[in-house]
Amino acid sequence: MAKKSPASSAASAAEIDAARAAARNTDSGPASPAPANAGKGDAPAQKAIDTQALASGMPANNNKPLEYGQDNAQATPAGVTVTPPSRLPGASTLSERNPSDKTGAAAREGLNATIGTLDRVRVDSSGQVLTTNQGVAIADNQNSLKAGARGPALLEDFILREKITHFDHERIPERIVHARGSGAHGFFECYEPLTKHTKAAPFQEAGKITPVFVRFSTVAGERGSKDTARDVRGFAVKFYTDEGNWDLVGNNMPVFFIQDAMKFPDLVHAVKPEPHHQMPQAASAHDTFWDFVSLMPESTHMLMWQMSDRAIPRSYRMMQGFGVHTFRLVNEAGESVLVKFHWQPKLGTHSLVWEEAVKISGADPDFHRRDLWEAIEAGEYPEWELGLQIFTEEQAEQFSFDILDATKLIPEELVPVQIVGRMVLNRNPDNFFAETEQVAFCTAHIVPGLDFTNDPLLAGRIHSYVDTQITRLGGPNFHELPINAPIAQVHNNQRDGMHRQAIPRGRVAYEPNSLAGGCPFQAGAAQGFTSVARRLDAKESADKVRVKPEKFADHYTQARLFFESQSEVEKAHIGNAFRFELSKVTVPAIRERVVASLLNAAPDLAQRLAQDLGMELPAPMPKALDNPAPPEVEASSALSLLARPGDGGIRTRKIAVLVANGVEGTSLQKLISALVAAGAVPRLIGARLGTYVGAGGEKFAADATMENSPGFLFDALVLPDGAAAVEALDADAHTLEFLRDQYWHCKTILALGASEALLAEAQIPMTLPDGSVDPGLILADAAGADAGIAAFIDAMGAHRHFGRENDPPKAVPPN
Ligand code: HDE
Repeated sequence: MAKKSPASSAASAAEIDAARAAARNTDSGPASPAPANAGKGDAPAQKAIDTQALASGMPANNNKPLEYGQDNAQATPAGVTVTPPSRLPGASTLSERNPSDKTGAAAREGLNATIGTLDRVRVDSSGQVLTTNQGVAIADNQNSLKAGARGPALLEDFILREKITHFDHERIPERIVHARGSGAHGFFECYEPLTKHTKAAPFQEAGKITPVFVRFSTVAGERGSKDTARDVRGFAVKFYTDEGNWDLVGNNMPVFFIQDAMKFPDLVHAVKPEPHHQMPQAASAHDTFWDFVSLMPESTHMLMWQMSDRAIPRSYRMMQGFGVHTFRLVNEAGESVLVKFHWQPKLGTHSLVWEEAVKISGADPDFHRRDLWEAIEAGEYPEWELGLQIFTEEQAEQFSFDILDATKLIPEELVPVQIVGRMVLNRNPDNFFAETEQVAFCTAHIVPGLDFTNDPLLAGRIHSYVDTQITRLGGPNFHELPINAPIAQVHNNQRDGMHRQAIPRGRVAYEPNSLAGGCPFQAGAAQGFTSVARRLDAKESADKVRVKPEKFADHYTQARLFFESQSEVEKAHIGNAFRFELSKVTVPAIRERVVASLLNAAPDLAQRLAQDLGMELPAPMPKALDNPAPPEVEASSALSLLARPGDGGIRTRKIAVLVANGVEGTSLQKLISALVAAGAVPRLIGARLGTYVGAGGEKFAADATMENSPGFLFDALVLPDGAAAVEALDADAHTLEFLRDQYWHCKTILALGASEALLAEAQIPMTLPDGSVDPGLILADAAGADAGIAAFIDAMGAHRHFGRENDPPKAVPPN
């Protein structure tokens, strides 16, 4: 239904009389009598006349018949609206024409002024005096008001009470999961129009920029917990599109532990610190977690991911992100395809090793937060490409697994990942609480051009996220918090609730209406969000049931697929992680169940674990499905962390360069310049802070100390040349600790000139366990310094030198 033309304001004498009477016959009309010359200057009567004209412009709700019947389901019309003859009928009050410094003028036509950039809420106090929250200047911020210098503090002290009361309420409930996180602003840029598949705003034009806010998180730990826990990482992206907010609330792993939202509270209760003593913090290595998952064989695939090095990323900037569920893309014609979302880091995927992660959690619990913050402050903006796996329902029906099952991924061999844009994070928040803490991601936030599927896990999430914000952010108006407000205009009839900020003009808060000319009116199918009518389960029975589809019962094929797709090093690490976690489990029956379950997925792994845990190999766990459909692929190289090494560069990598008095300055200066030129971050580390003097009188100021920045916080290590410096370093046990950690964590080490002696002192093996050359251990004498530095930078590009690993590490390394 098209919009109606403007209502006529030409009124007859009789209509004017009626309007004058109406204007004074209301519960909120003016107290003044009508002026003698009716109409002219009689604003209440003019409002009544124009209101009558507006309301009569809509003699009926003509859209009503179109609300019924299957045929109308996909053709929702736009709402009927009538343009008022003046702005009077829409006003809440005639007195809106009296502006003041506080009220400003009347609301601007069609505008929600609470929407806009964050500039409208930024605060800068430079040059300003301290005030109360009421704007009253505070004369004394040092003393409470007392009856005499030694007398009692007075209740009258509203300044003290306001300050303390606000402080008392500074904390809000933390997120029940993903409490620990870090965020940043940035943008998404579309590479090519994706209009063939979707009308979603961010994908309409090449070069289109959509602002985003991203929050990375761990899942199990509390808000102040360590960053480097073994855990899944949240990867939540809020797109502020010009058609409303779209939140892609994903993880750094493409699958999940459970298949149905019904089990989520159980999973979370199992993994969180045990309720009787609140231990352990931010760790899955405890009885209740493994008790639960060992009785939930559908979690086997996710356990493989969680026990892999993906669960201890080197940096948020170096991990993938996944939407996990299958979603839909919908184009202008209403046709839809299925889609999985992938974020691929430009820096490649890199992880820590376990012992390093444990040590980092003590020395720098903010390791990932700091890394993200520092990279953005340094202008090294992290970047990911967005990849889509697009496929049809017909294709999906042929797959050996069910695409509604969040414990399954789609191997890239079946559906390749198509890159459609990039995301760059280029601005740190100004205020952690206002932005990162108050940001509210909701899977229910989607925009036209996207839709859900019937994944039963997703269905629960669509409810849960909105619901949780109501408690966490104190009411239903969390969408008005500046970080959550969209950049698209917001106009609806929702009203009131705690902390409401918008001040809607007018008396109409319902639809249909004629008194506001029908506004705000429904957008209709052409512009508004519509759900795709055809569902994957259309062919299934529509009975109300509590059951899962049959293919969901295959719990092991993809767990095997993941394991078999790993390199030998990654397989070994997965085994070590299972061993560590299960060794923390105190109930042998639980360990046995895990190993029995793994026997169905990866018998080698199960056998190794039984041996490592000193237990008999149990019988395989009975399967829910004996003969699952054969998988399309037995291994998929894209599932290995090593599949995305990045470009081999060392940008933003942190390198510890040890210094002491007497260092050989020329090679050190060359090294620092070369590292900086390669985009790396060299840090001079001494036994103390302050300046060190090189053998040639050069001055080197230490950035940090071996005590406050231990070796495992760095990606690589340089030992300097210079006999006196080497002697001084050798006398400090921190040096050997530094060196050993770097070595055992498989990082690149450059020993310049005389510092080779330190390697021997720390008992660093000069060759790999198999006798071959260690590519990560570079020795360079004075003459070979240039070549040594170049080789060092090159070797660092490999990230780690896993050839060094022994399990367990050798007490006295072979030499
Ligand atoms: Fe979440 N999840 N989740 N989740 N989730 C929350 O929402 C929930 C799931 C994810 O940085 C909560 O605002 C249910 C899968 C991320 O603020 C809560 C189910 C995936 C974040 C919630 C799941 C995620 C959350 C807690 C199963 C990967 C952090 C606070 C049905 C695709 C977002 C909050 C941020 C946060 C519920 C499963 C990712 C309670 C019910 C699968 C990245 O609403």
